[in-house]
Amino acid sequence: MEYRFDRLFIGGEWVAPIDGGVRPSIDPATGKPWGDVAYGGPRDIDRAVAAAREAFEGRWGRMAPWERAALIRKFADLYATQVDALARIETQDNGRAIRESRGDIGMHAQYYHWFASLADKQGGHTIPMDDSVHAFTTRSAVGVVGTITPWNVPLMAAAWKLGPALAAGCTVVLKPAEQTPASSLALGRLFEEAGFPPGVINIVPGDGVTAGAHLVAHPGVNKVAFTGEGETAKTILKTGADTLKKFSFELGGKAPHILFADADIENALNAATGSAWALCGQSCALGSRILVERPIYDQVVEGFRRNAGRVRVGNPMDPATHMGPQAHQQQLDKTLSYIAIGRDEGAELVTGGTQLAGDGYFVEPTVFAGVGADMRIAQEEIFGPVAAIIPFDGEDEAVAIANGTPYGLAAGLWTGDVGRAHRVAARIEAGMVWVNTYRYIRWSTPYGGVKSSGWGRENGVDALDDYLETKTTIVSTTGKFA
Ligand code: TXE
Repeated sequence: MEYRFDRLFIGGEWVAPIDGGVRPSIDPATGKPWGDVAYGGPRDIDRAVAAAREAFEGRWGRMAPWERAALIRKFADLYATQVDALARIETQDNGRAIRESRGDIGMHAQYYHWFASLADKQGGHTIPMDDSVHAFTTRSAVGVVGTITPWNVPLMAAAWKLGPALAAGCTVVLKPAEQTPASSLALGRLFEEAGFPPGVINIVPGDGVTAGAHLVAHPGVNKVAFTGEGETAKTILKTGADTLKKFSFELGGKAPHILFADADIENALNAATGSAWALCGQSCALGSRILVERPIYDQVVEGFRRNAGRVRVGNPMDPATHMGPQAHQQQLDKTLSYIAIGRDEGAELVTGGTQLAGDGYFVEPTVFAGVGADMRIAQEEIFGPVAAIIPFDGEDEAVAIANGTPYGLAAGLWTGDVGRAHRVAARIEAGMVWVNTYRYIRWSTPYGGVKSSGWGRENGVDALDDYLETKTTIVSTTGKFA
């Protein structure tokens, strides 16, 4: 399949931006441009919203749900044939190691298939009343959805939003992050090839403060589905307030990964190190705080040092590479600044801590031990390959530390005691808890945060709720006003 990145995808056509232009996109492995990508502005967003509205009120909106499902399945089958190409595009743009990109993108077709299977099962229910009325509910699509996605996992974030949106019968304007727009534009080719009616999906890369903000404020958009930073979510809420549209937010995290002394230590250690550095640390669900029970503390710190030494950092296109660069210059700067903060706060730097010499935005896998639960490196989302190891004594302290941040996205715990597993999992404030495993995420398992980690759930049947409205109809059976 031929992909192009120098046009926006609006109303089923590849069009030049009116407000934006074509800009180079940077390869984070070299710090140099790798290709030209189209960026839109407010008037391009206006065109995209108009096309999405027309499709919603036209052919797509009137299509039977099983016909919508058939199109989504066709798209998913095409997607499955393009995994390698899509992975290469995404890795070029955001630097994620190709082995990870392939593994992640290789699962996306199943997300779309699974949501397609829900498209014709969104019925309402009847409500028991006395026999003077017949009361029932029906469910219909929210309308035009603006999806705003981040740079760490552009295609995954898109799949998690487009899957339920299309299954519900919504139409979409997708605005990918300005740093990594290419793989999202590639989706346009697949929707085109699958035979989607024009305007069902529109793809407009652009800057957050111009294109993104315009999409959020647009009165023609019924819902915004956002993944990104909490501060951006607050701005988005204010920007969209006048239109009272719906919002769902998947925000940051500072996930506690708790290792009890009675756990299978080697397994726990491998999960803890692997999940601290996956995606170069740039994922909201990574276990960035490693809480370790004192009797195994020295063993775990040593294990982190050992495993860090085994991480192959380098060219993300090389299948042997474990960890590529940070996705862009600002994230590199942020990660390095937190490493400096950790040192200043008095945490013990076990290994790593420096940027690799040469081109690109590479940082060594970094481990801090002896971290205090209140230190900034234990409280704030770094989004880099920086693990903070915090010692604890007993369940109560583990739970107190785990719950002691504003975040509540994910958590993990390792123990050989099944009672403890249930007790601790129940007390942790998080949208998901993994027991004796970590980062197990699938299309059917709801994902999302409590506290400052977000609103709503992606994946699972719960995800559809955010894209559907419920209508209650009450019909008098007597024709009399009761
Ligand atoms: O996020 P932003 P940034 C966290 C992570 C990272 C930090 C900063 O800690 O270091 O956020 O990343 C669009 N109106 N996460 O600055 O700004 C923007 O164009 C409308 C966690 O890149 O939130 C992009 O498409 N849209 C996270 C998207 O928001 C706006 C993933 C995300 O960018 C906008 C990414 C505005 N005013 C970062 N401003 C996760 N939950 O996984 C920006 N955008």
